[in-house]
Amino acid sequence: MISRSLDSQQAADFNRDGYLIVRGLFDAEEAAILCEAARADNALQQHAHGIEDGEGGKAHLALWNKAGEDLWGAIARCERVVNAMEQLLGDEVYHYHSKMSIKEPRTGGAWAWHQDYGYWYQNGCLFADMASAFIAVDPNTRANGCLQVLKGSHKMGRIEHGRFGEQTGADPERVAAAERIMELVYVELAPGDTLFFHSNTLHRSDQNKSEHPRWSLICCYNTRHNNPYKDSHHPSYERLERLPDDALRKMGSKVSDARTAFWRPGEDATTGAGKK
Ligand SMILES: O=C(O)CCC(=O)C(=O)O
Repeated sequence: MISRSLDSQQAADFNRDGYLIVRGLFDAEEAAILCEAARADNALQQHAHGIEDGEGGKAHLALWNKAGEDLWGAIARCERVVNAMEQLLGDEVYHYHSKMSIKEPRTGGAWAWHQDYGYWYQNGCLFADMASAFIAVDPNTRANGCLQVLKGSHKMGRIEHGRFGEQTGADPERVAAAERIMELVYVELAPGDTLFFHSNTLHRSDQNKSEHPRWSLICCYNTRHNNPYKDSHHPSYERLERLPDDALRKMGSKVSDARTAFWRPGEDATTGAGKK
């Protein structure tokens, strides 16, 4: 039996729009723990890779597959997130990977329009039954390059993706047509607010030209029935050991587990982020 933590209206909104914003999913105290830990976690800084946006900015990403015994694992495995994911995707989910998306003040790079399934398709996932929880560590505002989504774009199915600058992006012709008929939503979030979004939802973000950092933790999930038919740099189905919601507070400032294996873009055949 799958778990649930959202009401039926929230689930209906996600199905219609391809995304759902849950304000205060993590309360102010939890959000403060999250922010403090993010800044204190040297491993994140050390393993964050810079991704040129082709417009003079650089987005940074630290990524890991295993939701371990640290604060980041406690968030990715906590009931309120995992139960919501199961409800939205209609099946048991497992942790596909997590990442800290970092945009430094003034220099933080933009992300081109893409669907996550545009990458994940290449990893042997037959269905787009995958989604992410995007958790604001800092205030995410228009000024510091918050995420933007095209409302309802998950219903377009998978769009062709190709190389534009150093990033993989969705076919610009199709994106332009979609932009003419779908609402562009700037996902402004306070720390602890969480955006759940479908893997076919088109999203992008602007450079951070502000004086404020924009860090966001993104936890990504796949469904059990969508176990990839081939190996890739992200895992196959592995039972997710979920944790109670208070695990975050208990874990406190326990930052990246020393055993965390971080992403090395050169080994990533699908985003091509390691290649020039
Ligand atoms: O953090 C952002 O603005 C976008 C990140 C993103 O789309 C990704 O990591 O796939």
